[in-house]
Amino acid sequence: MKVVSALLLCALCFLGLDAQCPEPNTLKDAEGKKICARMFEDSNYYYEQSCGGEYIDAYPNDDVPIIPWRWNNRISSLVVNKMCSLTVWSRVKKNGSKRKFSSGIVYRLKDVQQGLLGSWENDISAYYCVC
Ligand SMILES: [Ca+2]
Repeated sequence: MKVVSALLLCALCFLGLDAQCPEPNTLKDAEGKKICARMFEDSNYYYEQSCGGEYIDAYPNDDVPIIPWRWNNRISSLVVNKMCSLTVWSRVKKNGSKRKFSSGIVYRLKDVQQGLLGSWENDISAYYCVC
């Protein structure tokens, strides 16, 4: 019985353990084309397990005032390529709060303050990426 529980626990503990944020200067799509920023569905309080789940790529000069609906208010972590910057808005059509991220890894948008009490967790609705 102990073995079974241990196995079950392990099965659970390995879920989502494979995620790891890519280094900013390695951001490329499957064809080797440069990506401006990669935005992920999940984050984790263990930084090495952040950048999990599905992701959406922004290419250089992508101007997206209305994010695809299935990505609206869903992004929880992101990586911005070297020499690039990603500007995001909390409401579609570039309304609401605005924030600019320069090159680097944002492990948890939950830790990025928005306004007095809020955060950017699951709150991106528009973006503009430039390199
Ligand atoms: Ca999310």
